[in-house]
Amino acid sequence: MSDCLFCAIAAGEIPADVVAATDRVVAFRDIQPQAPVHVLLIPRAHFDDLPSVADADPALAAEIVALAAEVARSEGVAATGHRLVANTGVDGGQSVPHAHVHLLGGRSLAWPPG
Ligand code: DGP
Repeated sequence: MSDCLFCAIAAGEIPADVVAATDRVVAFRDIQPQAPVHVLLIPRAHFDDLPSVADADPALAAEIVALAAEVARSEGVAATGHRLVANTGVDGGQSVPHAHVHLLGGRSLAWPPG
């Protein structure tokens, strides 16, 4: 989609610190990290949010979670614990309208979130 920040990152048009990638999913470090490990996982194809991915292509949603598990291992937070978050829509606090999952770890994470 034109004018989509994460589409441009997925296409390599805007630089990002990519930590892992597959044919359909890219993982890169969040520019405003909220934890020692803060990685975003996005589909290369444009979807507005994660539920839209699950509706259209459940296997792709599973690929996003699978790559998150791989990154959790490579970042050293698989055993210590971590959190996957998919902010969705206005009340969910989604600021970038391209589906993404946050992988957060490396510190104790409070619950409930704000
Ligand atoms: P959300 O608020 O759930 O939509 O999360 C969007 C995240 O995207 C937010 O944590 C900051 C991150 N972000 C925004 N712009 C950029 C960027 O240009 N590069 C990177 N790496 N992350 C970005």
